[in-house]
Amino acid sequence: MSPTNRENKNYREIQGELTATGLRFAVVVSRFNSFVTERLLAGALDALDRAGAGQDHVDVVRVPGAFEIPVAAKHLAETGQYNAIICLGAVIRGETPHFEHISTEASKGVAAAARESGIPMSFGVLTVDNLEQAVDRAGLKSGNKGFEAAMTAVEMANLLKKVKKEVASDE
Ligand code: INI
Repeated sequence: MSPTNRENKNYREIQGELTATGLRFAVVVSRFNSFVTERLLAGALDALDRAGAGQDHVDVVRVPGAFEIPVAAKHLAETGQYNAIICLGAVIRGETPHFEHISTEASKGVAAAARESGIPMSFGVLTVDNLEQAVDRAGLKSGNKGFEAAMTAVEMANLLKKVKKEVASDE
């Protein structure tokens, strides 16, 4: 497409809005490092509430650790009940010699579950060096990654709904 066309907007632009009304979400949250993950969960629920998701459209699903997030997220996606799934956890390097394994499995596992199910999944699993960094990203100095992950899920759920409505109805 030429620059001129871009300026004149001869193309259709589709992006998701940050509106959750009528959409259903699951939040998968791990109990490991719950001091941090409960704050991520509070941030995610705040975001969903602000975006207009009704509490009866949100399910919170708890798993033991970040390693268990992908399989729970995949099963939830396969129910067909959710527009998006928010994955929350905290893997802290200083606390485990198998940090790399857990964080890699969590990130690759969530990505694979989303790809295979076609249901958007946002990755709000902190992978950090120490507790201080984790707390900073869970509502202290560096925002709340749970809030961000929920907003990403809202945008993606909204986008896919629009794609279905606007593009799938094309001749
Ligand atoms: N799980 C986490 O979510 N974060 C961690 O930092 C962590 N550490 O440190 O080990 C952790 N381990 C548990 C893991 O996720 C599984 O629950 C466990 O290995 C059983 O499968």
